[in-house]
Amino acid sequence: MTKRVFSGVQPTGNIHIGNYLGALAQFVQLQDGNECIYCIVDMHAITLPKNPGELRGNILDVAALYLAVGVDPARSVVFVQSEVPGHAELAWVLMCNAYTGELSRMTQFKDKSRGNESAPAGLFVYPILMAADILLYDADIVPVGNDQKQHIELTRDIAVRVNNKYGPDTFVVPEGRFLKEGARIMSLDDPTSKMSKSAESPLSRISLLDDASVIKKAIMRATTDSDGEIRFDPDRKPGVSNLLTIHSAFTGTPIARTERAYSGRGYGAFKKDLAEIVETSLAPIRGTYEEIRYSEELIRVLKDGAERANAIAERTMKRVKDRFGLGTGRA
Ligand code: AQP
Repeated sequence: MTKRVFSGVQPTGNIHIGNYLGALAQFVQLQDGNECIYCIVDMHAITLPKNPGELRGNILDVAALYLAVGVDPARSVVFVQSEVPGHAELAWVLMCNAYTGELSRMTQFKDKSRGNESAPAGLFVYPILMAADILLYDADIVPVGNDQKQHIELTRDIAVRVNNKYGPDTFVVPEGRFLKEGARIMSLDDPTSKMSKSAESPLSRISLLDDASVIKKAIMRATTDSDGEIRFDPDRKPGVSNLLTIHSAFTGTPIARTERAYSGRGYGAFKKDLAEIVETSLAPIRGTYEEIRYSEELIRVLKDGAERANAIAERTMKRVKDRFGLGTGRA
């Protein structure tokens, strides 16, 4: 049976290989045999202040990258979140069915608000907007990075809670689809935190649009350790383990085989080969991106996507309003 797939990426800066391996690569694979809906989640991006001009540019960057990595708008719906009002509407309904206790346990909120006595309320309720994004489309499968596991669990909890109260088929209870365990891509210069678009240091990540020299520099300077042994051990050797994970994700080679291949050869040779592998994998994406980023075709794809997404969202909102007794039921 055809499953419905939903996921999104925030337009918060340069999309990096963590976003690609954790999410975008799966978006492309899941197009075979499923009905896919991929969103640029711009309302999530304003949980922390953004420059308006930059945000608009970032939205089109992410859309162009979706298409450049292989998301096919003839098969998948591609649209911008703020162009479908149902996301904000459903988020409010869900907020009334979630608890401050469960939200305050979200590690991403703790990370992003650390050091501040008070944080924007949007940052706190962000996981509920994410739940609304997913439940609005009756998604069965949500391909995301391992860092989103907790948010998917919350989405499932809210869906089950509402179904128990308002009828078992109010929401489809979605499943997360994650890369295999341990495949969270970590920062290159601080391998104990995840690779992130908003980290200050550009050497912490490889962006999909980086050229060969930037990729090489970031990998050659990646933090490792002093024992010189290429071995996967995330607790004791987080830097080397992260590079092995990246190698395996790009080549499909099991980590154990790579450990054997580089045994006794030191970090330099491994890093040099890895830089070449990453560059060869990203070059075609960069080429296609350049062709479509400033095209009218991109705007047309997003407009058409918003229409198709709105049609589904309106049906869900009608069902939700009927179940909750909102409105007159005659609009
Ligand atoms: N380091 C990562 N490893 C694997 N997957 C990752 N993802 C993000 N970082 C990694 C996955 O990429 C998708 C899009 O992420 P997002 O933009 O919605 O939000 P994020 O997780 O907050 O991403 P960033 O890069 O860390 O952005 P900023 O710095 O803006 O917060 C998601 O599926 C995510 O799991």
